[in-house]
Parts: sequence; structure tokens; C-alpha cells
Amino acid sequence: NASLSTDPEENGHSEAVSEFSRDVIRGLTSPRKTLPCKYLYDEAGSLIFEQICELDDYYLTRTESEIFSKNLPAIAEALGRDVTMIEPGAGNCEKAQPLLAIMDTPRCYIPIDISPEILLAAESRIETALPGLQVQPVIGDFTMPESLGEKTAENKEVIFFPGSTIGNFTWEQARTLLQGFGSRLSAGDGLLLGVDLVKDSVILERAYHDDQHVTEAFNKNLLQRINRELNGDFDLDAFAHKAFYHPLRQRVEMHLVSLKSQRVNIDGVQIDFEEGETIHTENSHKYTLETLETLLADAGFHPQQYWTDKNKHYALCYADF
Ligand code: AVJ
Repeated sequence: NASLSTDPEENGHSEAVSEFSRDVIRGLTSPRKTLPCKYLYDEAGSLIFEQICELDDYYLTRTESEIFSKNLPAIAEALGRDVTMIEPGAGNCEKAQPLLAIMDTPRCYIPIDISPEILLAAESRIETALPGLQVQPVIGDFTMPESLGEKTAENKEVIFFPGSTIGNFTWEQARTLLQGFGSRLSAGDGLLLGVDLVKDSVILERAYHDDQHVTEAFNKNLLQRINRELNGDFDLDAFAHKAFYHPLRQRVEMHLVSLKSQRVNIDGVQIDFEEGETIHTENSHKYTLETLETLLADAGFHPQQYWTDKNKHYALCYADF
């Protein structure tokens, strides 16, 4: 490629832009328009997602942290002693810290995230709070199995994957992801997983269609990002946020609905929308203890223990590999 810059930083940037551009054009020119949900989580999107987590309607974050604080000693006990903890998509490492603090002499903590700023800030915070713990941050995309690296020591390892992040993946994708996690592990290692449970669809739909319109802003930020980074001309007012529970697929789907027949230009490519046509932007899969057990078994894990809240809205599961 003759136009490729020799400046490595610039290359990284333009590679990222062209990957984004390629995925956007591919998604919006396919018969059912769709966009990969990972692009919702740029800096602006991640900030809006933090606001979602504070909403009364969004029970997930609150419920998971309740389950953690009520069961911290039991969870730490299940993880065992002298453990290396690996956290794919760790972000600010806020959830791991209290767990590491109560675990019996954890050996090493390996947080993996694509955002270096947040990760490196968290590293120094944890090293100060928990002297003696080795922290080895990895900057990378946890959906690539190689980002997890290879096991180098004999001690027990546990993959920590909270937050219902697994919900973003279809059944097939989730199995592939967990198998990828397993490729680092050996028999007797473990997985601590947070999943959102199947429940009344009214509660589910409210969580993704809050009346403060924060989730709407989160969804529409993707169009704004395309406008900004790919020179698009989406009219944000000509699209509506839509979220519904699909009982057969056991997932909440998030879409953007075109409110009229319209043409959008992205980087010189024309995209036509019919009135009512949607862009599918995110999936959030919900599990029962049975479907979770099947998923885990398919990926080579054996569930050992579940912790849940009194309404059974959310579950943490510890599984052996
Ligand atoms: C980050 C995938 C756990 O599915 O609940 C929240 C994302 N999207 N509201 C979820 C999300 C809209 C969230 N996860």
C-alpha cells in the first residue's frame, strides 16, 4: 500500500479508521443493516455507558455489585489461594480490586483492555492499594485469543469476566470466546462469570429503554461517531432508539429505526433507508442457569457454584476448567 505512512503511530490510527470504515460500510450495505456493537464503546460511548450503570432502570450493575458485596468471602474461597487472575476487558479494574484484596495471597493480576489510559491508571492504583501483588496489564482486544497470552507458571489461574459482557455475544460467539479463554487454562483452573438472567420482559425492556433517554444517547452516539470519524451525514433526529426483548433468542436487541425514507452519505458511499428500516446495533443475551450450564459445558467448563440476588435477576458463576 503506497499511501501507508512510515510513522507507526499514524499507521495504527489509519488501520483502526479503515477497519471501522470497512465494518460500517459492510454492515450498512448488507440486506439487514447492522453495526458491530464494539464501536458503541468509544470514549464518549463508554462515558454514556457509565451513566447507564447508574440508572434505576438498569438493574444489572447494581445487582451484580450487591451479589459481590454479600458473597465476597465465599467467592474468594472458591477462587482459592496463590491464584493468577486474568480479566478480559478490565477497564478501570474496579470490580477486581475488592476481590483481590480479600483473596488468599493472589499471585498476579493480568487485566486486558484496548484502552491504555484507563488500564495504566488502574494499574498504579491497584499496585498502591495492594502492595505485593504483581500487576501485568495487557493492552489488547480480548476477543483475540492471543491477547490472553500463554500460561508461564504452574499456579492456578482464574479468568474473571463480570458485567454480563458475555451477553454481547451470540451463542456461537460466546462459545468461541470461552474456548479461547480455555486455550490459556489447564485442568483445575477456573472462570468467574457474570450473566444477566432471563426475566419478565417489562423489566428487561425498561433497562434498555430508560425514560431519561440515556440509552438512546448511547445508541445514537454510534451515528455521531460515524459522522465525526467517517465524514458521515446522519441526521440524528431522523432515527429513533428501539430496544425489545426477543423471547426465542433470549436477548434484548437494540436498533436504530429510520423515521423516514432517506439517503445517508458516509465517506462518499450512499446508504438508502426505507421508513421503518432499522440498524441492529447491539445484542444483550440473557441466560437461565440451564442455558448457562450448557454454554459452559460446550466450552469445556464445569460450573461449581452460583451466587444470585433475591429476585434471581442476575448470577455470578464459578466454573472449573
Ligand atoms: C455492557 C453488554 C453488559 O448488554 O447490558 C447496556 C450494554 N447496552 N445498555 C448490556 C448495554 C445498552 C451492556 N453490556
